[in-house]
This record gives sequence, C-alpha cells and structure tokens, in this order.
Amino acid sequence: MPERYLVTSALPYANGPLHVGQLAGAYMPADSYARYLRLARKDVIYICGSDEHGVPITVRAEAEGVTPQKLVDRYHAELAKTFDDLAFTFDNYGRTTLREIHYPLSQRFFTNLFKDGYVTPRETEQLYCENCNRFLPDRYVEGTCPHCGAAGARGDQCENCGRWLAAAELGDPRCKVCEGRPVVRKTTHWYLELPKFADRLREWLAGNTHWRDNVRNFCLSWLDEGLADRAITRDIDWGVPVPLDEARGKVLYVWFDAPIGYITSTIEWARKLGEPERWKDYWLDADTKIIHFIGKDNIVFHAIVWPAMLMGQPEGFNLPFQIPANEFLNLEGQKISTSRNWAVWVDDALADFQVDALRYYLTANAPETRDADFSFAEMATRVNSELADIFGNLVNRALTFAKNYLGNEVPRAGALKPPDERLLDFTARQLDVEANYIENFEMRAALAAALDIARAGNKYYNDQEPWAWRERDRARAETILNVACRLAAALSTAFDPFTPVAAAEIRRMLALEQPLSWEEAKTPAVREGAPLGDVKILIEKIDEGKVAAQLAALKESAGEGKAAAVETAEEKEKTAPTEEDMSEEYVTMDDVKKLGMVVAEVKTCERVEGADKLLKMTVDIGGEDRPIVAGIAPWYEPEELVGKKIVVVKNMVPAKIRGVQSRGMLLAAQHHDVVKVLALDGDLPAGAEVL
Ligand code: B3M
Ligand code: ZN
Repeated sequence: MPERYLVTSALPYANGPLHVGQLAGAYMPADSYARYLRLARKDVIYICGSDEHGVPITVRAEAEGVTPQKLVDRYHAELAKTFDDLAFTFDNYGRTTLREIHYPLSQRFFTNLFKDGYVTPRETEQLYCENCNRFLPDRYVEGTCPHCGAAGARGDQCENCGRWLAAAELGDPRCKVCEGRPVVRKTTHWYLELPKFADRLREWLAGNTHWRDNVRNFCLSWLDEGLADRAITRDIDWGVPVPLDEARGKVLYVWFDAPIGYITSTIEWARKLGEPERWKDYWLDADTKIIHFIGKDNIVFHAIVWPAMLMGQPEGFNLPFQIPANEFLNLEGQKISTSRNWAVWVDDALADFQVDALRYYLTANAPETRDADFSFAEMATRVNSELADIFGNLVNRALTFAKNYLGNEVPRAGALKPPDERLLDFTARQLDVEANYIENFEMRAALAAALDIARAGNKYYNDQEPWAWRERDRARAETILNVACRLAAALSTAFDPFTPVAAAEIRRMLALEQPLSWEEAKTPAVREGAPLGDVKILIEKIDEGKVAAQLAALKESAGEGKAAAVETAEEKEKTAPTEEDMSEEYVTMDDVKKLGMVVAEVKTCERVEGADKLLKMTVDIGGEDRPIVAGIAPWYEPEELVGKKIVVVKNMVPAKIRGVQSRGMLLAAQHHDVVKVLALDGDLPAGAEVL
C-alpha cells in the first residue's frame, strides 16, 4: 500500500482576490508538494476551499453594500478561477457555506465538545457600538495590543505579535465602521476550555520533533505561557448557527468552523467521486499523514486550537502530522497591505507574466525561514537568467537541433560514453536530493537542485558539441541528443512541482503521454523514433517594459483615492523622518497653493465597468466640468455622491485609469479599511479655492 497523505492549504477568505503574498505562504509550496507526492506514486489528495464566514466577510460585504452570500459567491468563483489559472491541482476546492455538509458537521463538533464539558457558557463583557447598534467582535474593532503595544490590533488577534486577543482587552478600542468609542455590554458566549487539553497538547507537541522549529517553538512557548479559554461563539448573524436553543441568534466563531472546512471539502470530494465513505481513509485511518500548509499568522489556530477540537471528538480524527508555516512576503520593500492597495493581485500578475514565471519566482524566493521580498525587477532577473537561460534554453536548443538536423523525431541512442553516463547518474542522484528537500518542505532548495540538473545538462551539451558530430558521426550526434531528450524528460518530472506548464510542454514536444514518475525519471526513457511535437519557446523572457508597467500600476493603485499617503501607525513608524531630514517635511503656503485644490460639485457619478474599485464622475470646478476617476467604489454608492460638494486637486496630471480619462483628483481620507471623501462643512460655490 502506498503511503497516504492529505495535503491542505489554508482556506482563503472569500472577501477579495488572491495576492502574491498569500500565494507564497500557504499555496505554492502545497501545490508543489502535492504534485511531487503524486509523481512519487503516493496516495494523495490535495484539499482546499473558500473560508466564507466571519467578520472578514461581513465587513467587506457592508463596505460593498451587498449581502455576505452575494459577496462570497462572487469571490469564491473568482478564487477558484485564479487557482485554475495558476495550474493548481486541488482534488477539491470547496466552501464553508456548503450548508448541507458543513453546517451539521460544524455543529456536531460543537455539540460533542459541549456534551463532554469542553465548551461552557459564561456571561461576558463585550464591546458594543451604540452608534452602529451592535457588538463589535474581531475585525469590527481595533485598538492597542495589550501584549506588545502595537496599534491597530484587531479584536481577535494582533497581527504584530500573533497573540490571540479578546476584544475587551484592547487599549483605546474604536469601532472600525464608525470610528466611535464602544461601550461594554454583557452577553453570553460559549468558551472552549483549552486548558483541559493542555497536557495532551504538550505531549503531542513534544513528540512532533519532525516539525519546523518556527512552528514547534511557537506552540511550546504558547503552552508555557498557559492556555486560556477562548470564546467560540459570536453575536453576528452570518455564520453557522450555534446548535443550542439558548444561543439563538449567535453563530460559531469563524475560526471554529473554518478548519472543519478541510473535512467538509474532503467529504465533498468523496461524494463527487461516488465513494462517499472515502474521506474516512484520510481523516480516520491513523496511517494517513495530514499536512496543513499555512502562513505564520495562522499557527496557533492550526497547531493548538484545531488539534484540541479534534481531540475532543469521539471519532478519533487524525491530528495534523505536519504544519509547514511560511513567513511573510513583503512587496518592493514594504509590508503587503490590502487596505492600502500595496499588493500584487495574482490575476494582474498573470496578465503580464507566464504562470511558470510567477510560480518559479515565488518558490525560488519563498519566505521559508524568514520574510522575503517580492520585487518585479528581481523576478525578471531570476526568471530570465535562471529559468529561461538554464532550463528553457537547454530544452529548446536540444529539441530544435533534433527537429532541424536529425529528422524531427526523438533521437535513438547508440553506445553511451562516460560523459553520457555521468550526466544520467548525476540526474538520478540529484532527483533524490530534490525529493529529500521537498519532503522536508524546503522548496527553494528543491528547486535549486532541479535547476542544477539543467545546469549540468547545459554543460554536457556544450562539451559534447553535437553539431560538430552531425557530419562526422551521425550516430554519436544522435546519441548525444537522445541523452539530452532523456534529460528533458527527467527535467519534466523534476520541474513539474514548480513550473508545471513548461513541464507539460516538454512532454508534448517529446510525445510523452504521461509524466515519468519520480522513480522512472532516474532512468528516463523516451519514445525513440516518435515524431517530435512542434518546438515552442519554453520560457518567455520578461521584458523591462512589463516590469516598469507593473511597478507603475502598483504605485498608482496604492495612491488612488487618498488625500495623502495615509499610513497605519506601524508603517508610519517605519517612514518617520529622522532628525536630519525633518526640514524636508515642511511645506510653505506656496506649496499648498500649488496643489490647486478647489471645491467641486459632483454632477454625475457611475461605476467603471470591469473595475470594481473605481467610480467615474463629472464634477463642476466652477464653470468647467471635469471627468474624474477615483478608487472609492468599495465605500460609496454612485448616487450618494451626486450633488455633494467635495474637494479636488484640479491641476493633477491628466491620466487614463482603466481607459477612462481623469482630469483631477478627489480628496479622501483613509483609516484602515474605511475611506471618507472630504466634503464641505456648509455651502460655497463650486470653484472656491481651498486654502
Ligand atoms: N481564512 C485566514 C487567512 O486567510 C483563514 C484561514 C483559514 S484556514 C482553516 O489568513
Ligand atoms: Zn460603530
């Protein structure tokens, strides 16, 4: 029986498109790992899905003015398509609003824990916004972290130190929607009594010596600090209802139901297969290894809370075998921030770059042991000088030669010479090296090992000079090319986990129907004499123009719709002027006047087709109508703005944004996720100067 694996990637919230930071954290390494396991002929399923509950969803839905269901329907479809476009190989991509499976399963988890005394109710004090008339759990509230003092900590977790928080512990809390100061109100919630699992968790963690240090140490120090009970219910109306009469109107906390989504998605997979019980092989058979790929901010939920939830079930669920957690990916030297639009959305990147180019760079530069930085220029350099020049070039050179000079068929082997054998031996050994790295979740090193095979291949090809043999000894030329084709077949397997499109292209060119398994690739066989497929460039080089365009688009979108670069407290700290350059921070009245700010009246306003952040409007700036495009659609309905007196910079450099003319810039202010347009306090005619 082959070893059995269940591989998962963290379920992305269906509240926005996917960005490269997420991809580098929990997704790229998982797809590579699952692809490798299949080639190593293991029994593996790779499971994921959309996380569709909780405050991340409701906040976004409110901002967009749609129902949570509508929002998740849209983003679930979008995410599924993005993963498809990236050549991901999920066996199932499910969703947590799959009510017929996910709701009863999540409720059963709750009920089992409740029955056995692991979940108990208690009256608590929660933050309540009297202005918005609601409790403020999780992301509805922000304040200062009681542990590390960072500003902008959310009601459930501090992004800075990773600690789990209760909203009422926050210093100086503010309602995220109205910015008001919440009051404290009593309500009942159900608590998961984590301390009751502490001994079992400690024992389990102590045994997990095969874990990466970052994850294991994080958990052990968490346990050392002492576990606290955590509320697993919420006063919101979007989520899995708490299955108790006395909890009517309350739902399960999203982090309670989300990991259960892994099981839901596995059950859905089994049902689609027509073998509805098959999910049990993966969740209940103790021989299965469950591997959860996540980003580092999700460690506590996967390595402490989720295992405790599983321990509290009577079925005897498998606990996670391994939880590879990547660090963060920064972007062009700054922290990725979706609210500031400092992010590269995967769909936008795929419009300009090959799938393999993006996948290659995200693996070669993966944030495995420390944070990494995504830079377009570096991506171009690495793709061009490594993937294209070393790997792509070798395959293209060899196949073009076979096509043009050796009869357009897969060349036949004559007697092998020592250099041929040395290359094939090296390849076999190198595939072992690569496999070891992958099994150890060191994808960067694994990819480097694969590239070394191609590097050796280039050297072999240059040294053996098949072109010199073509006239003198055609059999030798054919043998060299046969070896090169065998190497290409092995490379197709070695690169399949990382650059699957190119890997499949190689197989098409070599007329191979199936990828060689990892074992087969060590003594690669080709179909000698089979007609070669059309030879196409394997890896396109990235030109500088695309790098410049992506960088400009990133900077532009990060600046859109803002009065100034409004930064979070943390980011402000990073860019705070030093004493020397303080003087450069002052502006004079003339500088302010240079901005040409005037009062403008909004005459018309509508959405921009195909750009869900943008509104286009016509504004009167005092006897002259100007078209203006602004990135405020998530926060305003077009009708709301018509008739309003706002402030615009009229001498802004004219620009075309998504093909629409914009002649002026609307001023707005941003605080975290909330954006408000600057409007006039009272009435003045359009055109009045702002001083
Ligand atoms: N949706 C958090 C995140 O996207 C969350 C992961 C759930 S995995 C069960 O970072
Ligand atoms: Zn409020």
